[in-house]
Amino acid sequence: MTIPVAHTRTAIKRRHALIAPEGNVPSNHPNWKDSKTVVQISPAMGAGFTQMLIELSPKGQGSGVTQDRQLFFYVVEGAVEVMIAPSQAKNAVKSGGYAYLPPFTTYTISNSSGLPATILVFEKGYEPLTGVQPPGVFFWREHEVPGAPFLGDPDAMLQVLLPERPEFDMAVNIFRYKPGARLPFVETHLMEHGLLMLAGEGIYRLEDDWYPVQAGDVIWMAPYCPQWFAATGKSSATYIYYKDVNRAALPV
Ligand code: UGY
Ligand code: MN
Repeated sequence: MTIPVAHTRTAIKRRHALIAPEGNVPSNHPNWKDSKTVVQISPAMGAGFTQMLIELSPKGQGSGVTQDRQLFFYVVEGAVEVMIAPSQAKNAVKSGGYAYLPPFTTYTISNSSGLPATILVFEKGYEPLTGVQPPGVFFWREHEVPGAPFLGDPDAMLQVLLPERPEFDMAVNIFRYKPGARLPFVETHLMEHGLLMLAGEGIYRLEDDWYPVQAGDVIWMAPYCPQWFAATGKSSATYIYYKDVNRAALPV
């Protein structure tokens, strides 16, 4: 069955969004050359952070200074090389690897695979905490991060990719659900999420809407957006997601 062209699974609401990749249109990003950038989630839709999927051609490269922002990226496919000034040391980051670049970091990220590479980027303004030094540059690999059963359920395994320390004001986690596994209750919380489905399929409840979702889909959940997920496919469902942390209820 073909879907009539005027239909889309994408739904952009005031407090949540589902973005299906078939409707993506890239936009030029001044920092990224020989690349295709899709800004999936941004302040333009009401979010407090930016989520981008960047496809680098074999010569693709991004460079810049994080300024008062911080940049996290995860290699979805291929491999990149990261140079941080002034050391000029080269760090190889392969598929499943990731990096955290704190504010005021000068960086160059280059495709090093000879093939197309895809990275997922989360970018957010850093919120300093009095008496706490901001984090340093951090590189690691997903397969070296132990998973833990989420609220005791071994069928819903959570990997926390960044150190759980007060200097970090953002978290990025990977959630892997066995077929039939689900979040144990409808979560409602202060923290915001940006999410990319990496594998499998399921049903996401966002506020009072229910969405069938699959690999490649993106979800934005504003603070206090009621949320629930169940993996409904025959294979595991996996998603990677952003969450603001460690700054709850700070006076402004
Ligand atoms: O970390 C979380 O809040 C996570 N349990 N939320 C989610 O998967 N939608
Ligand atoms: Mn949540």
